[in-house]
Amino acid sequence: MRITEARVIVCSPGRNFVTLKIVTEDGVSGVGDATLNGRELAVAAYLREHVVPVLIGRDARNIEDMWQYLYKGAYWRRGPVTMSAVAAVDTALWDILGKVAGVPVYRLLGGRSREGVTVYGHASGSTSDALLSEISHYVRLGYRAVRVQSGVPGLPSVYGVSEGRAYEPASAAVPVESVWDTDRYLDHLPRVFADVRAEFGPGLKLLHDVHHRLTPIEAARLGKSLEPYALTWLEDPVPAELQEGFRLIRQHTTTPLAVGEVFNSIWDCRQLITEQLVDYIRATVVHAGGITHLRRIFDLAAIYHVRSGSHGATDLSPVCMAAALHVDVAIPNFGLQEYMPHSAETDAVFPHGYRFEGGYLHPGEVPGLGVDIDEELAGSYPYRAASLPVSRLTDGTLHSW
Ligand code: EZ4
Ligand code: CO
Repeated sequence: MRITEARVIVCSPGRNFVTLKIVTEDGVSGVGDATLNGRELAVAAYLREHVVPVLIGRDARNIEDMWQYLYKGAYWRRGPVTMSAVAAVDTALWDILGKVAGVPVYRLLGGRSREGVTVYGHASGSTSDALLSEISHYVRLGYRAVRVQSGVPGLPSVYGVSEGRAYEPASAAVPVESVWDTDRYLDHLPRVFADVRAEFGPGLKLLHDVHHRLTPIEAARLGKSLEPYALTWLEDPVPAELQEGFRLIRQHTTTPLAVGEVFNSIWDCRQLITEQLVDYIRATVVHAGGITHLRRIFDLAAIYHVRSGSHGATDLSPVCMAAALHVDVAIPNFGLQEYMPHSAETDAVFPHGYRFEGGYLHPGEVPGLGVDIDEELAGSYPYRAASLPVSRLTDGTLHSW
């Protein structure tokens, strides 16, 4: 089953997406997400210049060999651009294999380990009232888990807080600059969670994303101060290049830790997993080398009591979401799946079979991934340059965003 064609499709139905479509000699096609927020064209060029030419003529059924060829064969391994490109090929090949076999991809991954994929929604508010009412909205929709992000008094804007609009941090072509103050944040956040727990009681799972803003000892203090509110996880408490930094956080708090949305390979999380320094690993299909490599990460995690918690923001396309759901429903150590619904424009460009029902997402029973791209419609939404913001401390020092 030779590959005869591969198309790289860049479109912007509300936000930018890069999609790879692979076609075989018998006319079966598969799709893979290659979107890297704010760096879309770098991945599109990597695919067009260095990957598509070597795909033509290869057997689409040898998924593992293709992965090794694109990873080891490139010499320059890893990194978000390379691994998003590898992921797109891998995802498209799983889609093709499922279609050829006539089964949804989760069957090829070992079948169903659960009835549905528990998801968490994003609630935010610049005031306590706004926040509580957004959380109520998710509870009414049946969500069992909610990520809680709050404005901080004295800061004009805070990541993750969208004021009623759909949250989309990549905006201007040149990055917007925001101001950050760790002291104000550390002082304010425990009050927010005190209000939320008092209002919703112990049943609702609560999560919070620190977005790489703290040092290990600051994160340890935050984790301790949030213990009374029993969070399900504290996400990205510190930048994770220094994996041993998590030891310090671990020594001080029982608040569970989640990390990994910017990870690209099993090596990025190896120490965090094998030393049991985190509780949830948030790597994704698109940014961590596709279904093949993500499964490898989650299998390593399983033997160290670490569960999955895949990133699922709107910059990961419906193709990535579909692929994630097949993995989520199949693996033994699934934890939670992030879910931010896409815009109506995006959903129309990417027709899909997955569906939300009572707090769960279901991958559906369509052979393959159950998602496609409407290329004609995609063509009516041309690429628009958009960058993620940068962050500075009040004295002007550049900080992690
Ligand atoms: O900032 O997806 O957990 N979710 C997040 C996201 C990320 C964006 C980056 O592209 O942290 O909102
Ligand atoms: Co995050």
